[in-house]
Amino acid sequence: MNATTQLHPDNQSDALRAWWMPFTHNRYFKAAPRMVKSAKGAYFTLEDGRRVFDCLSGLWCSPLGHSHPHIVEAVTRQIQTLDFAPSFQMGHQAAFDLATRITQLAGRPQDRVFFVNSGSEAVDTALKMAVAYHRARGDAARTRIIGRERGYHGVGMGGISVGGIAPNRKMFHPLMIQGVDHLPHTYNPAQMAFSVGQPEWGAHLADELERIVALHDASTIAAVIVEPMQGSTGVIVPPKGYLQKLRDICTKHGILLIFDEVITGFGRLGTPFGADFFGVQPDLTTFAKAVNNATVPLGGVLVRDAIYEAFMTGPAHMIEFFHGYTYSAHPLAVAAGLATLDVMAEENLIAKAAALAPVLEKGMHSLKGEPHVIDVRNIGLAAAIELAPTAGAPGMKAINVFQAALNEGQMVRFTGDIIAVAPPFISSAAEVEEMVEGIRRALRVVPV
Ligand code: PXG
Ligand code: PLP
Repeated sequence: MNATTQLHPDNQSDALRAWWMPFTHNRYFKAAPRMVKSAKGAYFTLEDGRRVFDCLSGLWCSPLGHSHPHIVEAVTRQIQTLDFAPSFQMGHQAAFDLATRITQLAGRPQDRVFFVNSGSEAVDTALKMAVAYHRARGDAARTRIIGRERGYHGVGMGGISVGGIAPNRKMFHPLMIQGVDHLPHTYNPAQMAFSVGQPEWGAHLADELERIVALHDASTIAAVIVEPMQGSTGVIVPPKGYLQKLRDICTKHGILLIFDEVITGFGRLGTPFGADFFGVQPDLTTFAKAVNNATVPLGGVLVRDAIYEAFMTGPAHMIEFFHGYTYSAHPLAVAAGLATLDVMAEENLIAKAAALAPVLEKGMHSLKGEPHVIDVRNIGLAAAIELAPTAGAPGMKAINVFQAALNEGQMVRFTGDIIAVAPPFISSAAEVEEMVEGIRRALRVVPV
């Protein structure tokens, strides 16, 4: 099948008709389905019986491996005790406990945590908090949000508005929030291709924020939202000094800084949060994914106490923030979260991720010089390789490498012509090295 084949709906089997799959080439997939049957530890078993290594920890979300016995036990116990509890005007202790644990892990024990069910909801929640915070303080003109090109902040209307991935935005312009501007992204292959870890070049790109502030005036800007490391667009690593500059400019102008840590939160860089890795603290942090090893959907926003306090005005019997989801702090998600943090601590898994990072770095950079490879990027336990696109068929090269890697027992992630990996923290060094060799063989079998 070549890239231009138009698959007729009749080619799709009835069994695969009804599910309109997310971020998937539906026709291509349904013509040649790739089905997962089960998972255990760092491996998936496919429908055809093959066992493959989970190179991206699910979708960046299962660093402890699948069906960790401690998490399975905690969720099983929870479903038998309290399967659901309303969290509008009622509470359950475990949710308060998990919020406390998250503030402790972040080293910000005074902070507050608002729970949601996904990264997209976390982002929309943080944007609403930022705008409402300024309004609560009598600074109602601060409504503008600054995102960044190539940023991924989920698929809510707020998230795509501040996001910078063009195909995620172009169909929806009339619905997107107004008053958004974007920083330039920091990727410049001429300056930084094959950088090991953080590129030396590019901190000056943060100065673009001063230009944007001068254009719109600080008095109209509520917040800046960036991923500390841009994961979804293919592991774009911030230049040295860049995030600190953003922090300083935000502080100078009274603008809130939001770190979207949906991927970097809970250990991916070998530190609890990306903020710890880069030594830069935001005002709000969005998280999801690894917070509970993705066992049950869960996300949230970690908020500076002063922001929470700004809402705590008016009569105490009134709702302070008109926002929340039916499943905010769902008991099963919370139980999985507490168990996940227990396992991370008991098995020292964040330190384990830090210890594996150099193995991944060395292995992935050894792919320089292999066919198709035009860049290798890495930070913490995450890496990507950029492939030279096939002429006239962008994206096809990565599909072919993905398929070849799967045949080698390695389930990588592809997006555009980029292959991304972020192995589970429970991986051994040998498994990470084997993953790299599987990718190498895959690169060599795909025709140039
Ligand atoms: N913010 C960031 C920084 C993300 O990476 C979201 C928000 C949205 O989270 P939800 O839970 O609504 O999907 C994300 C999600 C990939 C990939 O392969 C990345 C994401 C999701 C799925 C796949 O890079 N990021
Ligand atoms: N749509 C309708 C009709 C609803 O009643 C609700 C919640 O009660 C929602 C959407 C929002 O759902 P959720 O709280 O799960 O985000």
